[in-house]
Amino acid sequence: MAMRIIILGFCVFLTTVAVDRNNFKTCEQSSFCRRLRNPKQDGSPYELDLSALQIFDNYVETKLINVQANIDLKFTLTALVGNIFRVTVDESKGVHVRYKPQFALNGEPQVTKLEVLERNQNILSVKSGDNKVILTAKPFKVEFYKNNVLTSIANGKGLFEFEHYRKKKEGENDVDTKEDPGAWEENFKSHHDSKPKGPSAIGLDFTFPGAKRVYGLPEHGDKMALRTTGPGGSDPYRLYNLDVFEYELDSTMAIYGAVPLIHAHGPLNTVGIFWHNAAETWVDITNSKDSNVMSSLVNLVSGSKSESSVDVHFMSESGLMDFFVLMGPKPKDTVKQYSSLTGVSPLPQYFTLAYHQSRWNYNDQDDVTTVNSNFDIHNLPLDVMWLDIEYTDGKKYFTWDPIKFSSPENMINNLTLTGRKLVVIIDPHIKREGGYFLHEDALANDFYVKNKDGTVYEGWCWPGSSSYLDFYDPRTADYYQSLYGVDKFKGTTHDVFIWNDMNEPSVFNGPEITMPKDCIHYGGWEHRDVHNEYALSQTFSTFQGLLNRSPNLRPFILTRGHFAGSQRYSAMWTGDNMALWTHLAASFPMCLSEALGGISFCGADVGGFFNNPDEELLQRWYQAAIWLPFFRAHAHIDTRRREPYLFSETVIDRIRTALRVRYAHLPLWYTLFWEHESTGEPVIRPLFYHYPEDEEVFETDNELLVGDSVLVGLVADAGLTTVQVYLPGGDSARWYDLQDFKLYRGGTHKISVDMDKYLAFYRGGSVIPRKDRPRRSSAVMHHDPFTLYVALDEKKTASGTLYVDDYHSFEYRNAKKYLYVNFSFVGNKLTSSFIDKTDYPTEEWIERVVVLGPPAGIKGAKLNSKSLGIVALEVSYDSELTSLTVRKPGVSIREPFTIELV
Ligand code: NBV
Repeated sequence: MAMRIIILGFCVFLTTVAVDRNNFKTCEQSSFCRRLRNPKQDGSPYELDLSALQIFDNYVETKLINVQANIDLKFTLTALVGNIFRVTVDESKGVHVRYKPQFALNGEPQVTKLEVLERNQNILSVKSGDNKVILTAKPFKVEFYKNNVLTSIANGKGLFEFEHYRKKKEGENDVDTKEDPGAWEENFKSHHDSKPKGPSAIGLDFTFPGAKRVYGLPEHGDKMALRTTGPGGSDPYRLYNLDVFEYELDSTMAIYGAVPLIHAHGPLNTVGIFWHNAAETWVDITNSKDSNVMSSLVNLVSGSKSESSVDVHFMSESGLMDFFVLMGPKPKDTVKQYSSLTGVSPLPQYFTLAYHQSRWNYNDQDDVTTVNSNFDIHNLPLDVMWLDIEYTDGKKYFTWDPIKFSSPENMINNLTLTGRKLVVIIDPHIKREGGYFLHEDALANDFYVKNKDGTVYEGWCWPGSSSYLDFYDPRTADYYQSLYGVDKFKGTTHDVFIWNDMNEPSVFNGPEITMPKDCIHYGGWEHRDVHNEYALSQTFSTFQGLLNRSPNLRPFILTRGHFAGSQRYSAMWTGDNMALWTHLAASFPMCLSEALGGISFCGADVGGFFNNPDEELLQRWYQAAIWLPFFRAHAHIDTRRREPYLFSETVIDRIRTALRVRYAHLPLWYTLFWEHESTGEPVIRPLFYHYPEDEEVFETDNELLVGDSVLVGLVADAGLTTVQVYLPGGDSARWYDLQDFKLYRGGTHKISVDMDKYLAFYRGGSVIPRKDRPRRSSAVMHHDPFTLYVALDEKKTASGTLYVDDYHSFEYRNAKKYLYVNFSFVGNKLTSSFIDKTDYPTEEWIERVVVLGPPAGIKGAKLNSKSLGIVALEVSYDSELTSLTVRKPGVSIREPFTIELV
């Protein structure tokens, strides 16, 4: 909630503004959610028919019968490489074909061997590696075991539902039948959904014995550990990409993105479910730890210590039932298993990890040039300037305002001279204006999404009357890709990158501010089936467009709408947040949930999009945001200008320090993105990811880990003078404060936080590569030397990695032109060695080594490398003896070396 001053005539009103909930459905207002959430009283009609079982090398197939309706469904269970099972349920003789998402999976998953262990009329038990599955025919359920421990059960609560497509019978859906009144057509506010194919929802419950928390289901303005929802409590988590004006926090309401993935986690096991469905989906969560006081009392009296468990109930409006069970057994495993299905973010260009300056809008080309030079004047590093919708000619994308941006090439060249880049916004709605080439091409070639009667769909968005490109049509996709060419998008260069906004899609006059569900896409699919994938279909085309434009440059795209798999093409941000402490605090759990959902490249508008942050909030926001992968300041058109140089010297100094800390750590970020591309490990991680047995961290929302080496805490309230920080790992763990190298052991610490203090700690046991020379942009840091921070653990050892390449091209993939270096510190000796057999002719070298928690009595150091031989180096302790600096090793990182402390 925020206060807003509205001036009407001479009266000033102070009003509280927040999301207008009336624009968005609750579960009760959605017919299928109502239908599936309240299970049928007369029991589940579904049974497996194991007499129809067919066994293949990698999968089994049988009939799942709705005995009441006498309908056969096709059930399959497939074993996939990497400890994953896939289950599908489809109609055998459906009246219509069911939709399967087209963009989420990164190719067809690889299958592996499945062995039958036992089989009778009611049970089939199969195994794959150390994973076992037991199917029970009646009551129908599927149990998943890891190392003979039951970790998840599908349909344990009997909520399986599969509304097969059928012809509407005379009188069906009349008030006197049992059918939900919205089953065959539905109204919401002034909108009518004609549901030409009738009800087609699917639902299934999962129980996770032993789980304590469930994580995932981004995107919500909520905590990371999912809350118990349920009748009488909050609505289920809703996954339906929506443009929610002033979205609220602590809410299960849908916002811009939808990743139907959960990780159910307990100290012993972690299991994931990826619900591969692009239709509107609601998910109920029941966590036994939140169950009522009565049941706890019963347990207390009876002495029974019931095991914790979590139940999750997925409900989708249409589409195939297709889900993947990620067998874990640890969070690291479920995350990797998921990324093996939907892919990873490809290594981005170096500059994308640096600082981005945006606002809605920079007024004209001179404004851009002035902001750019002000960053230089104030020694503030900057890499990217952004242009929002006002740069266009009347909101016609791929054009420039002829007056305000009359010579974009000059403006761009001016930026790139200082090593900087430009990002421009391109939304998916197209202005319906005669003479606008894109609209005319789209009409002539039939590129738009249609109404149910086959006419072109028309909605209202920024340009006024608009139509929406149908990226599902390969011809539209091809055409759209070509628009990004520098020959087509006149005024742009290879240094211009793209921001795809409003792609939920946002339709101002549509139901729930989006497209009607009965609109039709290529292939005859209803919008209902594909909705959550629409943004992904756009970014897929944009990505191909940038690749075609600049084949040897890694594309950069920012998207607001997203779905499972979006990470392969774009970064995302948390949309229109507010200049409030609560929104600063929410940026950590929101991005952590995305990272667990495969989307590591996440950030939040620094300073808050709506309203004006005060100086304290703005500074704290910078100090925190340098630790999120995507780092961009952005603001609403009605806000006051807030480029960092506009503040007092003290504020500028603090923001400059924060920016420099970010720039110093770019080698770490870049290495982590490389490791993400090659292993699927997230770039930022919740604490439970590395400390899965430590229940203290299962609900930690105000701290995160960058890789496994930096722990960051939030200072997210006004006037705080101290903050409690929990450092995991127990008494033997060592953590070093990044600012003064003060040593902490694992545990809770109360830390003083004056305005210069930010909370970041290096984990003892890690080596962090940095570039500490302050520069105006990351481009001019490419050849700068490294400082290695060697943070020692209690055994006085440490290790870490460093990845370098040309920082922009695909040579690292095509020609193996990169270096991937391992650093290890054991027995007072730092050793560098190559992890991969590759080479890259870099000029980068080691300028300094700083050992944190150093051994006592060190007098000097000895460098040993092939080209330099043995060289004596100077060392010095700081006054507190908390660090030891080894001066000027001067060795290239292109050759292996050792540095011994003596
Ligand atoms: O294009 C204008 C804005 C943009 O600045 C913001 O970042 C997006 O999330 N856009 C939404 C449209 C309207 C916002 C009220």
